[in-house]
Amino acid sequence: MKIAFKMKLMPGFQEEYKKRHDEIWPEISALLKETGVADYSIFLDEETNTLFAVQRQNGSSSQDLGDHPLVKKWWAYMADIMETNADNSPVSKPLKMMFHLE
Ligand code: RM4
Repeated sequence: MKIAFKMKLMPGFQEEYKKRHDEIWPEISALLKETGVADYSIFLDEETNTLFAVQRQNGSSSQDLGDHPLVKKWWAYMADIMETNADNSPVSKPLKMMFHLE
């Protein structure tokens, strides 16, 4: 199934966020793929600094991997430029699908 959620980028970090994801750790990409996450895109709404993420998954989403040491490390690395919870996980808000055209 396809899911979407939003996160929040700190103002002024657009380039840094893009750079870190252009250079995403191969182990993170591999882990996401092993988990069944695919076709994962993150878009930025420049007016509000809202990050809009959409992905296909079969069971667990990228945001369910917070117990994995690698994801903990990635989230700690990203925490200085994103709105985060106390455990460094990005504040992620699920979005409701309202339309889909196959
Ligand atoms: C994002 C955020 C998400 C993660 C992606 C790869 O910045 O940390 O949780 O799934 O990166």
